[in-house]
Amino acid sequence: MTHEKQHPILLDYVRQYPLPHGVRFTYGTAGFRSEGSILASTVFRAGILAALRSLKTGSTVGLMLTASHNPISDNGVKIADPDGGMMIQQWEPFADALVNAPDPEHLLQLVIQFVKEENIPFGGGQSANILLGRDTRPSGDALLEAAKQGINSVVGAFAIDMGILTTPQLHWMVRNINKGTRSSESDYMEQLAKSFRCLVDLAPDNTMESKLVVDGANGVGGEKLQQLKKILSGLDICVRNTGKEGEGLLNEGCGADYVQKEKAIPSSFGLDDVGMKCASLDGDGDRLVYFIPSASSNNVDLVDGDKILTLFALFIKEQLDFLCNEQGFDNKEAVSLGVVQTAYANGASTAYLKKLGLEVVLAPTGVKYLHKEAATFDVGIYFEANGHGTILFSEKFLSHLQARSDELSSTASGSESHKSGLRLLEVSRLINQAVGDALSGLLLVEAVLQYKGWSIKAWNELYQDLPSRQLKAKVADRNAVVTANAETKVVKPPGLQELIDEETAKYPCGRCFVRPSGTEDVVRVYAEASTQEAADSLAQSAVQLVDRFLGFAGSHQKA
Ligand code: NG1
Ligand code: ZN
Repeated sequence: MTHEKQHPILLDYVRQYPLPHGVRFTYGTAGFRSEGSILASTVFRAGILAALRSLKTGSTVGLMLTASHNPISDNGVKIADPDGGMMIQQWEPFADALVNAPDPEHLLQLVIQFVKEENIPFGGGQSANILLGRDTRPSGDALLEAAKQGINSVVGAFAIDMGILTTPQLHWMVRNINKGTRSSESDYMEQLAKSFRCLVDLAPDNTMESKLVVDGANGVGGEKLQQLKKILSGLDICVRNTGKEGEGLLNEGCGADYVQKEKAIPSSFGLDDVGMKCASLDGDGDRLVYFIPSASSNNVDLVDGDKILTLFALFIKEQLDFLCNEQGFDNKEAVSLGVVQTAYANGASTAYLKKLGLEVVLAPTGVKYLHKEAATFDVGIYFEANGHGTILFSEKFLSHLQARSDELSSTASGSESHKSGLRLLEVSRLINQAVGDALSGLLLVEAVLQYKGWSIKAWNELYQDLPSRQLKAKVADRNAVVTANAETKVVKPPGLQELIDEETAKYPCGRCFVRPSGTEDVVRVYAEASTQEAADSLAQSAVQLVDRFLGFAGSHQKA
């Protein structure tokens, strides 16, 4: 039997989506990303990939179209696994091979071979369900059609269009559908609003600055926050850059990435906002940073992902202490609390967390790595400095917590330990268990600030960031840089790390590392030191070393 006969629909569809010339796509830190105009074949093939993943797992999976904080002309595609996390990494090489297969025949061969190797029930009457989500990018409509066609080309696969969503909303839906719990968008909104309300009700009666001004990056996050606002009580939120006509372009001069990297106020913010508590989301609503516009020039005091992590860690640790210090919590010793960061975490944050007695684990860049590490704890908190992260609770710990809270509600109702148990349970319902989520993160920040009675200024002063600098080096082949130890050491090309170390040693509190980006064709350079001038100079020297070893291939830019 020919391949064509085995999979009659597949080939017909594939031919409608020819591969663009001279481009190679890789499933990087966050799926496939590129100019939106050349992504149709990639997205079509990602549809096939998602269908195979659903067939293999016998569960619903997700396919999200987004390029997060990238410019509006870019787009991308990534797959959410049945538990709501990122697609398992073992499938990434197949994903790469599939989207780069030079012609339909090769593609079919690949699929047949993979189906056999992975024992995927294909063509035997099994069905596959794929939830589709997209952000607000104009190329999203056409790419959605490509994804649907890819899914339809697989026998028994069904695409369910969930409309325009934040990335974490789609992941949340996939997770809930597979758990058999409520999974619609209004369920999501209601869950967030309800848990936030409960947390605020469980907080001491503190007066605090409740006004919050949010930069929505002119993307989907701002739009959804407006929606959420309608059912939220106890918060005074003003959303700017919601993406409405005339408000500006997606991620242009605004959004969490811009605010974090440039340390500049986003568009539509001005003198009236000086000193205010402000927050910024990224283009697909999975990153969150806070900031205080400062009186001088265009600058902000940045309250980044490391500080959000620190705030959450302080709160969770305090609640666990209340709970565990109470006699009768049988699992006292067994509760493990860990925090996960990347090498981009500011050294001052890591030092602060360690001083609190917390276990700090370093993972490579990309939430798929951090998530995996965090899941090894009863309570694992992970954040990238750029504001992407969440808190994971193990099922085992949650059932202990539930049992303990039930018990306390009859023996010590209203006690601090009872309230702590209830607070932790609400945090697990509020904060997205699938992926980092700017909306639920924002509500948890607000609930914790309210609990502590802290202003953003008080929160920001927990520790002072060490000055840092990020640069990008354009090189001929970024993959010539190979790293180890959670990307803190270069192992290839040989000799480069030694010279970086030599340079770093010249600076007090110096720290520096280089790594190939997973989303852009650059090598990223990060440096930290005791003064801004020193951090800048260390980063510059590292860029020059990268150039020397890898060959300069264009102008270098700020991160
Ligand atoms: P790369 O391009 O691999 O550095 C960037 C961010 C990651 C992550 C991904 C996905 C930095 C330094 N890197 O990855 O943290 O957010 O994009 O969006 O911010
Ligand atoms: Zn994002």
